[in-house]
Amino acid sequence: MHKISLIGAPTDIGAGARGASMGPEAMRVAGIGPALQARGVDVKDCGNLNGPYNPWLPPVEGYRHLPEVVAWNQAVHEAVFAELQAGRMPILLGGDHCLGIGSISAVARHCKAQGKKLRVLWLDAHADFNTSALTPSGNIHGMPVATLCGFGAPELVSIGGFSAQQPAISPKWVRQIGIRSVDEGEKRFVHEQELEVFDMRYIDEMGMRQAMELALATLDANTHLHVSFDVDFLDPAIAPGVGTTVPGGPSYREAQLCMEMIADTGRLASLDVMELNPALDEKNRTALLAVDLIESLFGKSTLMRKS
Ligand code: B3U
Ligand code: MN
Ligand code: MN
Repeated sequence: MHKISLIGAPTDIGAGARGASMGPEAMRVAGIGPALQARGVDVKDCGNLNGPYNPWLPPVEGYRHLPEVVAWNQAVHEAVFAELQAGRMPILLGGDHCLGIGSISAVARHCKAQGKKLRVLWLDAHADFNTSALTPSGNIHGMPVATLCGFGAPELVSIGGFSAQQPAISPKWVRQIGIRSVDEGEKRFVHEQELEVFDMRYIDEMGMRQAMELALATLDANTHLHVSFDVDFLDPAIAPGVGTTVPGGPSYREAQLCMEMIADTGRLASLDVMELNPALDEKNRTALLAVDLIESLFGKSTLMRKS
């Protein structure tokens, strides 16, 4: 039986729009706790982390709110690491996607200590592979993947005892799904670092099934699978409650299949649910959809499946 820990990180410190700070509560109001309990898992809600308020300032040397982003990510790192060490599966309720730095660095530190391999599935409309030199906005929610790979502010790269020479993760461990908005410089960097990206063009041509088969290939019993789910992955027609909507995302059915195929691996060991923005939502429907998809991620299916 899974033991799950919900960790709320109520901040929009790395985002370009205000409101993701209300994400954790919207997920609770949408019933994430009871929905997981109904899947037969033991759910502990750790409540919300604390951190600095959002001063809403312009970027400094390519970063907006860097000291505040560092403080929030340190808090996330410690909380996620503690739950992993206690043998529980952390679900980080964001909060904007800059917090993926704290969460995934904690997962990487845990895997290193346990001698486990790590695979990161990045479900997102965006590659989040900007650096301070490449970013058009300075918003650090556009930088977590690059930062985790060692290309970022030293204060962030070093969280969890990592460094630019020995970063938390390698680009080889990452699979990105649903990507459809990548900045010009970021695009070059994605190619240079050979990130494996299943963009919307790929999904249109080959289907979600083929994308997920490849993204989940070569997982073994010793692999820790981390899913970082940016809710803007979903098509805005079904998920309007995010800060940066990009048209042409996965449909309800494609998203369900994606989650079900992850569930079938039996390897899911940690999860981020990021960028939900209740200020832009309609009657919490995006949070309700996220809960619905997370149920599939934890094995809910229409019929009994042959194992
Ligand atoms: N790539 C843009 C926009 C963006 C990235 N992630 C989100 N938006 N959510 C940037 O600002 O880096
Ligand atoms: Mn993102
Ligand atoms: Mn995104």
